[in-house]
Amino acid sequence: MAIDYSERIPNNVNLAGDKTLQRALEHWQPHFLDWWREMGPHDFASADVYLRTAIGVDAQGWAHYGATRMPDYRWGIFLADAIPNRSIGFGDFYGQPVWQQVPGEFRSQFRRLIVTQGDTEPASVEQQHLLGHTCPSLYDLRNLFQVNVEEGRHLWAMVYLLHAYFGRDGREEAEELLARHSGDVDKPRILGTFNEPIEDWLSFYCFTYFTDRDGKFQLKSLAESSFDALSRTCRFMLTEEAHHMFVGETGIGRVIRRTLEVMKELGTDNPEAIRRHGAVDLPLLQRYLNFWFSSSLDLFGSEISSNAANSFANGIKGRPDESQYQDHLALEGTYALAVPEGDHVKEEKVAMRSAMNEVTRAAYVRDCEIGLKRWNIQMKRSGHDIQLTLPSTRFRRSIGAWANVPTALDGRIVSREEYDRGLPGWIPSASDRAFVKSLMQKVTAPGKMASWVAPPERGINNLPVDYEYVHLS
Ligand code: BYC
Repeated sequence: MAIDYSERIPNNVNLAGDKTLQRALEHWQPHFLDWWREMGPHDFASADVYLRTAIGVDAQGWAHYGATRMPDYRWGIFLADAIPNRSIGFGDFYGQPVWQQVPGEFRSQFRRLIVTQGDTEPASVEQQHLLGHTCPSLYDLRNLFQVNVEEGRHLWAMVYLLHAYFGRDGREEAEELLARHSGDVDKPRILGTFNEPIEDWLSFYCFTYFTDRDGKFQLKSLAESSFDALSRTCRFMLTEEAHHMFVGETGIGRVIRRTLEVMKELGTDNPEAIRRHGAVDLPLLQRYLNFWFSSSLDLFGSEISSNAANSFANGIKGRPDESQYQDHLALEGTYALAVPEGDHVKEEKVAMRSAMNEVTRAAYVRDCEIGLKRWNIQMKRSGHDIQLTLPSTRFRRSIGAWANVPTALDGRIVSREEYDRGLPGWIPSASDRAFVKSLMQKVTAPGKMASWVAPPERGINNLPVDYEYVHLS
């Protein structure tokens, strides 16, 4: 179905055909806009931003570019087209037709997952509230705003499901999604990483590389769901998510390129010399990677999880790319996990369904490694032996079997004292953060870049890098 833009809420779900739902969502809309004004990008409301907006959900329609003021962005409800005769792809109901309504017995499980997914979207916008003030270029500023408006739309996607399928409870949850705030002492966001401040652009690039990638894997899992509307909305969200990860991967790649240029110019890899030259030394970047990777790993939940087992059994949440597996019931076989026992590590064999969070996390880790390989090749080509690495998945965990177990970066269990001594050198220290903050000077001349980041290889939508992506009035 085409997207109807003549409605107050653009949509391709025939909202006009359900007046009660339409009124309820039109009642929520001003609350969303108030939230956006207060918690969304600080300032820049009157700037014209070169944004893409979906005018259709197919390949031709989903990326339509033009200059828009952010408050005028047409947030709406877009579901990917239904797959005719789609059947349930995993779990106890394997092979049965997918559900057009939420079965009563699974209502609270579905609601919990949709609320958790929905909570992350506005959280990320809140985390990035002030970043526009220190943008390294107009190109980056535009990318930040593109990510922000799309996270806003992803919130709409979950709010639509809550309103359309969960009645009064759903409407209340939709209000709560605007009432919790990232980092709020009394009403924080649900998942840990979404309460971490993002006060500099190095954090933003790491967040879009690591945390948006969790989004990719969670959305892929939910796209497998037997609840068809959830599957369809997640499938469309995934098309937008790719750009967010692109911003992270190319952002970190550009930081590395600039650092390599400075190292060449100065003939040294001495961190102090590189910093004096206004660039990011690679050990500092490694500490940022350590921080955001370990934080994002927690977003997959516990390695052994009855929630995950139930979600799989009931067809609520599958594995990412479920079609790659032969066995969609996962009733047989086990998953071998390395878990701590005192100061030793032991292997535990877990029923496959109970290990679904770990299956997804392992796929995520493999995906994270791809960028690392590319950056390492980039450094090798410039004649440097330095390698960036991912820390062990046991490092600095707050959720699951390794929660609060002191380990070194390589996953070795160490004493609490050794951990406390080592940690300031493993993740960004206060002085690292202060230095990065000192680099964050706003650059807004078209085509110009801050000292610490190289220009991108190409602009957006085939436009030149020096295009005025944000017209600041
Ligand atoms: N922080 O059995 P457990 C994205 C809670 S990112 C705090 O271990 P389960 C995006 C858990 O909620 C993708 N609490 O795990 C990216 C549960 O609490 P309750 C977001 C946590 O339930 C960038 C308890 O621990 N989408 O889209 O199997 C920008 C025991 O749970 C954490 C989703 O997450 C944590 N890290 O799995 C914008 C998908 N981890 O219920 C957007 C929906 C666990 O007992 N969510 N807990 O009070 C889910 O599928 C699951 O809720 C989780 C956890 C994978 C998060």
